[in-house]
Amino acid sequence: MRNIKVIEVRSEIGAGTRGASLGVEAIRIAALDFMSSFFVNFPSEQVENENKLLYEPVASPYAKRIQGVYTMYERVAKSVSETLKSGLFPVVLAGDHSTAGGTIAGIKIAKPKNKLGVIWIDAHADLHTPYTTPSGNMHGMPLAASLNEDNRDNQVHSPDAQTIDLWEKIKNVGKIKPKINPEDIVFIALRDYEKEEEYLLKKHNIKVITVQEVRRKGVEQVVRQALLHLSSCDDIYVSFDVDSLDSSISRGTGTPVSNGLREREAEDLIASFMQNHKICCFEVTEVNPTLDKENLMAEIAFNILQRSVNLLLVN
Ligand SMILES: [Mn+2]
Repeated sequence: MRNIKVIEVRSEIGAGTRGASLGVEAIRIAALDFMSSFFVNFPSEQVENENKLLYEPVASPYAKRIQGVYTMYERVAKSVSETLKSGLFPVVLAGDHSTAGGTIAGIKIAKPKNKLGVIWIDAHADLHTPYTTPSGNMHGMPLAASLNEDNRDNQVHSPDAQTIDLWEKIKNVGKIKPKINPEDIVFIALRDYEKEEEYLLKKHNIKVITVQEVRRKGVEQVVRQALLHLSSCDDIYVSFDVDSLDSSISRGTGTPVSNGLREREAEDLIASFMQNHKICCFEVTEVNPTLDKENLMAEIAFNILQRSVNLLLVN
């Protein structure tokens, strides 16, 4: 039996669309509507955010609000590492996906000698850097930061010195870099990425499990395949971006993409991973209720969250 702690990160400065910081509250509302005692039963902590930067002009076009994102990395890393050190399982409810780089840093700070595997359930690769980004939005960069990857082979921008300095600091949070190796990442439902990211996927031969594969082989088999791929890792972190779900149900997220997972597929995948003892942290991210019709995206996220946590508690 594992006791959990909920870490709430209401940050949206890494996204290009406004509203993801309300995702945490939307998930709490879903829990209330379902008359669930989830948020009563588990201790929770709220990480302070830097959303005030949204009212200021953007100084770094190739890594927007990078100063604030760096602050968030430090805060999230501290909260996640302290949670792990106190023997609790961190369940991170985040706004945009940029802060997941802070989650990874926190796990590495708590367990510096352990080899960390990452299961990234997402429509996107989040492998951009300030040198390659098409949007400047930092929720597209957390995996590159964790890999200590600049992707200068595909450089299209020349960021200013201050941006580069902060990017170097972000990659080095916890004074550990790289935090993960490309062979210790498994993407699930990846289907929307740019050629600069494709270069890294191919160069490092990064494991990708497509939606079609999930459907053809079944959840049980692809979970086994993912865990086998990460068999040399001591710990595994599962990062669930709700845009991994099909756009027909994931209206309430900033960057929906068609041909994604069905609700049941995502739920079965995550529930299955949660039964593995190497899983050390779970994150749900990118719920944006301002884009939704009613509160559907948050309700789906909460259902997945509740089933996953119930499994953690019995395992
Ligand atoms: Mn993402």
